[in-house]
Amino acid sequence: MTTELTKLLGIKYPILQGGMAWIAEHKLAAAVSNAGGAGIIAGGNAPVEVIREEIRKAKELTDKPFGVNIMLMSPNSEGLAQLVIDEKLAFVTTGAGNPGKFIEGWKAAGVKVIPVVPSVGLAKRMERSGADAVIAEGNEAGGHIGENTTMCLVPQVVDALEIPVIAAGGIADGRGIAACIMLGAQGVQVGTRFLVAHECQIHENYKKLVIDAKDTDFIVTGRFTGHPVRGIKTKFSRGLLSFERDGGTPESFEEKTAGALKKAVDGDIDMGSFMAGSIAGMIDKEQSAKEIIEEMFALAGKLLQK
Ligand code: TUI
Repeated sequence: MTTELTKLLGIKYPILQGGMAWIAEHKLAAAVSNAGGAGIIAGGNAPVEVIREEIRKAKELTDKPFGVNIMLMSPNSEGLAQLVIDEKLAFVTTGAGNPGKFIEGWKAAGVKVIPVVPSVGLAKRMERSGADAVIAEGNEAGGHIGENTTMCLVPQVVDALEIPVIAAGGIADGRGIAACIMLGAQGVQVGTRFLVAHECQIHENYKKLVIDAKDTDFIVTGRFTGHPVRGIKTKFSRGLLSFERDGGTPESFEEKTAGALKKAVDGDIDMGSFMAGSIAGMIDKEQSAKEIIEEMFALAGKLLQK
């Protein structure tokens, strides 16, 4: 399937793997790239040297293009922005903020720039600043989310921009890909389905929660902090919601949730924040990254031909 995204990155399938903090490391990124998509190593809050090592390990596993995601709320975002240049990465994606101040440097170094945008306004600003494409992410996504849905946001961003738009949030099979292509997207970003990839190194407890989740098993916590997060309903996340409703302060909320994603990745059912998108209700088995990608595009191809 050739689109503006496959041409931009020189990849076979128009799919980016989500840049999931603490989760998206070199094995998953290399597996996705080797399968013909674009793998991503998540910077998250990790020290720059840890991510440099991840990049080097990924380079040993694949000669295909892969990228790094920079979470802009991270204190290490400046260092990671430079690392992407030093390591001559094919592309960078960003989340949780406006990467405007870094774009010129990345472009000068030949790094393709693909920010996540939750709104038409930020999408337009990114295009004016020189972004090569944007990821329009609806709030069906897991983790930190914006206010609009994929179905509503993607066509509006497509109408407003000349550069390619990649759809994200709520896509986990070929139907989702075909629908997003119909909305005008040139590709998709998929996070939640890759949580259950064999190459994804999260604890089995996390994978089991994703596989067992049904359509109503998701909640959004932390709206009052300005950083809402979607994850799987557990005793811990229900407790966070009660804490918000019962008048807890944003500061003490932040304290309670600090480090909770890492705990989830390590399998801590009681204290972990199991971030996932609401499409997890549809995910029912572990597969390799290659199987996931080939299955998704076989169905998308059939549907788009109809
Ligand atoms: O960034 C994500 N997803 C994430 S980051 C993360 S780590 C975290 N942990 C706890 C609390 C908060 C974060 C877990 N999941 N997705 C991309 C994304 N970016 N979603 C929404 C946005 C976004 C929001 C506002 C992008 C830009 C933006 O700009 C505001 C502005 O400055 O104009």
